[in-house]
Amino acid sequence: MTIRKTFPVIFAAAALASCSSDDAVKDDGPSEVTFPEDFMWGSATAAFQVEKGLGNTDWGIWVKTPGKILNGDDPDVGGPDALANIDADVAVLKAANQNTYRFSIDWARVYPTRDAFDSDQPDADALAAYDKLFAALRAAAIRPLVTMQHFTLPDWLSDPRAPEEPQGWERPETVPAFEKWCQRVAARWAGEVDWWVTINEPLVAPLAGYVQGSFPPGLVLKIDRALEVGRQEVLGHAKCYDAIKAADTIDADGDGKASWVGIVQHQRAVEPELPDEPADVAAAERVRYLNNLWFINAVVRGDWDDDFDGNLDGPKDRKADPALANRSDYLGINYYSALTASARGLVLPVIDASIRLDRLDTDRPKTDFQWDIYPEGLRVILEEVRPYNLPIIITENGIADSADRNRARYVLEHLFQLGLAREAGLDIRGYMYWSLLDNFEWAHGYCPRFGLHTVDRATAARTARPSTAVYANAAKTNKVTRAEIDALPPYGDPTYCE
Ligand code: GCO
Repeated sequence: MTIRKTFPVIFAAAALASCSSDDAVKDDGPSEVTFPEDFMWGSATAAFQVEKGLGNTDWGIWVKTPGKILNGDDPDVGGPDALANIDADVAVLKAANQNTYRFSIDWARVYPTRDAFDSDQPDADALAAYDKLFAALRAAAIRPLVTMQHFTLPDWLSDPRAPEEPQGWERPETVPAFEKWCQRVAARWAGEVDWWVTINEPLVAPLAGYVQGSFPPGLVLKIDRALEVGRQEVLGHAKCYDAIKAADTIDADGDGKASWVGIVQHQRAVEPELPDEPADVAAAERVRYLNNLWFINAVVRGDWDDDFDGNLDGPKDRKADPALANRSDYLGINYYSALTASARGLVLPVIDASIRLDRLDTDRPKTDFQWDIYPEGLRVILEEVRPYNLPIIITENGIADSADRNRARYVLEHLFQLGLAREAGLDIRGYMYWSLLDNFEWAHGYCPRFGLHTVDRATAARTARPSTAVYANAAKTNKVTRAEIDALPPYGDPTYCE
């Protein structure tokens, strides 16, 4: 079985879920949902997935390793080449009525070597390219939402050729270096950016990289090392938060606040594989806590659950640590689907559960990536974070759908659930579709097509898929109606791409 995306699975008993999935979704509800005038409508990308020339990152090394990427796809060949196509991307954002663009600035592009970083000699071409992107966005009145680290690290911090040695976040120099990186980026572009993300999906990379083996450094079942990466990312996030707050004191968009700094989490609606099996129900509670709540507890409440056991009784656990608490001005939520947890199968040590992310044994429709289409699950995971009482941005939601058969319905149904969540009192500020463009989907190369726009593999020309007009209309009208959804064809079979 191929696991499409791995993921945080650490453990303990759930504390927060205030609302069962049934409560959240039973809602005959209104005939339409509306969004405020200043709602952030956008779409998202990440540097490594859309730029080229990042061979000096851990991922750049990884993709050249035979057998690691589906079909041997290469991010330097046939991709969107975003930094050479800035005007085209800004034009398609604008044409789709987007007022926000989420993207990442790549650390290794700006500082290609350790020496360049230590002596603070940023690469002039890199700065010019990102400057150009900011200028184009500003001219189009599109607000940037900038991620400091989206999975990749410079090869001078993380080298998958030496996986037995500590890499990336495991190395003691990484957290202080990341703090500096955040400080410098925030200082340079303070006048352009108010909305910042520190780390994208901090628990996905260690689980994919140290448990499943599909991300660098490519290790399997090294649970202790994965957990240490997660801990270090909490520390890195908190340092980055403080660095941005100190460096970005310019209110670029005039909303009265110079910076909004948040974490982006990958949340899944976690379900027991067998709902009548108490051991599976317990497994699902552990996975829900570890994946959906553990990191947020640390950076919002300062609750450091060092041993991942769901309580704060351990010798290294800390409650309300002031060095960690209140370090997320909003929660960035990536939501795609459900997962099932079980007490049988490949039960991971420490996690004490097995998990399944794709090909779930449910009757829900599936995407090209074999993930369940489950719009109501968005409300389930949003209700889980209600107790943190923070503004929320959906920083990613999207579908692999090369035929564009299901995307319009997928987007509108998720937006409808988001509207219901707003009406139920959650402070939802924005929605970013993943992705603006077809791009390099990590271990799966170019196979899954998440884009609102196709990208010609030879010319890099962008073309809007038909569903883009449907999303653009929601952004223009600040509204989604049930009638529009009902007028769309029902979900059709996916086109699996492998
Ligand atoms: C992630 C990332 C994106 C992915 C997207 C689809 O969530 O893994 O932020 O890089 O491409 O989620 O899997």
